[in-house]
Amino acid sequence: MKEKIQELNARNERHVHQLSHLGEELEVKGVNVDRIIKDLSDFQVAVPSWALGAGGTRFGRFRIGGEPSNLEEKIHDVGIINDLTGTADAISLHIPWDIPDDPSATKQQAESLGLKFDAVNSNTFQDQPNQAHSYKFGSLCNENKSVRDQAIEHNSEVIDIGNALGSKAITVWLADGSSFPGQANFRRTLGHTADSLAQIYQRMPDDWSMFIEYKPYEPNFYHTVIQDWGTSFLLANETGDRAYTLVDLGHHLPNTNIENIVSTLIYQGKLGGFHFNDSKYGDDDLTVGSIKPYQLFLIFNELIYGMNNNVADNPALAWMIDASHNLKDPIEDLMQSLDAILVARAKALLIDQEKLKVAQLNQDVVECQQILQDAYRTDVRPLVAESRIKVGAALDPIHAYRSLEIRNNLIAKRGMDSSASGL
Ligand SMILES: [Mn+2]
Repeated sequence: MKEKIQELNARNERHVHQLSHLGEELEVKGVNVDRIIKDLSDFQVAVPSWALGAGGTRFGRFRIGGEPSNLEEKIHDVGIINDLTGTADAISLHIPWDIPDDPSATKQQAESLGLKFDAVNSNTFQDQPNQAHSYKFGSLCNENKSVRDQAIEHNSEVIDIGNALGSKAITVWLADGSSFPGQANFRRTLGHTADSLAQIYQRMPDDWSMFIEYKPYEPNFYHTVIQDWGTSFLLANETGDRAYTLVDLGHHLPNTNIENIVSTLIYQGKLGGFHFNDSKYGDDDLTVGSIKPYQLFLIFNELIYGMNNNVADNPALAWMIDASHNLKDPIEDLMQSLDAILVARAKALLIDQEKLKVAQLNQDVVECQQILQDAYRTDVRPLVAESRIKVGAALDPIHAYRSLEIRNNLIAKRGMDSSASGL
């Protein structure tokens, strides 16, 4: 495939022209173009194992054909995405949807494709066959100690599997909460959750981190135990030095200022990871950048500023896509998301931070907005394309994927009716 990508990249006079034109414009402004291209080439985002199959809603699921039906095929598909984009060198596994039968063989397969394993995800929001206790009324928060112990044990197994694959972090997202006033005692459920997380933390190897995700509502519709970044931050602080908050873009109420949350968490050294997606109404899990690209740009501005002014030693962030697709080919959709992430990052890298600081200190509101929007309105696509070409990936990944008829080849190999594990 790499040779075919090179052949497609070779016909690129238009790109060369666009890049040199943009490069000249940016150099006049004092931008180091090579540094931005290098930053974009280096930037990597993990693909979740559950995103390679057809997504669904609670109303239905439509087949796409050639879906990966096991972990090996899912890893193969991430390899395709990484070959085409050069931006997806890691997989985030969901347990128990994707338990490797032979972790060392799975690790080897991934390595042969240039992939590694990012944070592993536990699942206590569903009951599994032959499970002793139900999570219907919560897992780590449950009033019944046997249920909590079972959920702690599950997280511990997830850590063991991740450890065998070379992962260094576990992401905990809990559906725990209640749907009716009076159903649950807020303080007891929060207390149980804190206690359970502390026990899971004890089971982690010393070089592991824990990411605590939050979400305001759904599947519970009255109260969620970890409803917001403040609760996650409180639990991360109580749990330990290597426990951090994870921000999922879709896990906020409408109009929440997510860039402000990002800034505060890095200021405190407690931002661990990031789940990219986009949404119009709730946790819609739409393609990154498809609805609110300006918000994504503002978030990247805070991420870049925060990590360049890292007073609290915030660790390098775990970047992951957390989206699902019920209309698009998932591989194409993931490549659109990766592209949107790089575009937002490239634009944020164009912001002249020194000039912005001066404008802020002069309280020149108009100038501040000019600086941000000048960066945002720059068409950075030639930089993003160049960052891919530099690492042997495709100038235009979607075009390459379609030209090489990759989906048809997958359908020929796997059939129309193959189905991925997951929800
Ligand atoms: Mn998430």
